[in-house]
Amino acid sequence: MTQTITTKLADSQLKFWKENSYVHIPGLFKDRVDQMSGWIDEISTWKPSMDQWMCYYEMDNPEQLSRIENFIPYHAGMKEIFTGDTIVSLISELMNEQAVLYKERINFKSPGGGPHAAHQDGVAYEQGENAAFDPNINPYLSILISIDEATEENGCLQVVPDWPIDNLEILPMEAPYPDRPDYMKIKQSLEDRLTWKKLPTQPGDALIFTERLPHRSEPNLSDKTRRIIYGVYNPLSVGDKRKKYYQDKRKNPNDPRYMVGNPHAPSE
Ligand SMILES: O=C(O)CCC(=O)C(=O)O
Repeated sequence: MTQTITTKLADSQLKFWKENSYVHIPGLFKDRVDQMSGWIDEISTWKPSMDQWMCYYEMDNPEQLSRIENFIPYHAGMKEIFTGDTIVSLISELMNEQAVLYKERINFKSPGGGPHAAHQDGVAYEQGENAAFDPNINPYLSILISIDEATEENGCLQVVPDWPIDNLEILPMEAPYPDRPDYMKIKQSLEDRLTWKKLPTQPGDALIFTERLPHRSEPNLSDKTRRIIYGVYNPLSVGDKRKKYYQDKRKNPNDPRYMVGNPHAPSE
């Protein structure tokens, strides 16, 4: 029997959320993180696949698994985590409307690997072609759950603080490597002018952030893999977007849209 955790955010957390576009919820899944860790070990032994769950490999090391997506249709426990009341009610509270799961992934940041260049997630979702985020659509929200400890050394998430939730800017991007024109990130000159805050997390901690928040992470300089899981939720008022997202992605997993800040080796 699984246990539902009901969390109501304090007024101070809601205020912080509106002013920063992210909130840290320490220990949200501390009672379940060992179980989830075992499930991830299990999922990481599944055969390489792009037509069921979807496996991606490090850009500079195509043998090294970097990410698995779309695994909840094949794993009841993980499905319950990502679609259960604990997360969905929390995300819906922050979204101000009913939220629905858009997609999920496990990021395996292996030693030496896994940097994520500065980006805003929304550029890879529905609003990537816009000049700015649409003020009439509540932002898609991500929840990060730390399975392992995420530290400065192993490349924890970094965000731009004081980024209010109603900031609609889509920051200019560039392709930093001439031989990888499909791989885009926030312009270096702009990234260098922004302030970045490192957000270390303990196993079981959660961080929720909007698709508008610029973020990045550095490579893992430790000798152990650092695992984090992410769920992304969209407002139900725009429809249930999951099926179309994965259909499109399967047609062309190498589309530049899926490389924003997040390069991977070419997928078949
Ligand atoms: O897991 C990380 O280090 C950062 C991940 C990230 O930025 C992303 O997947 O969009």
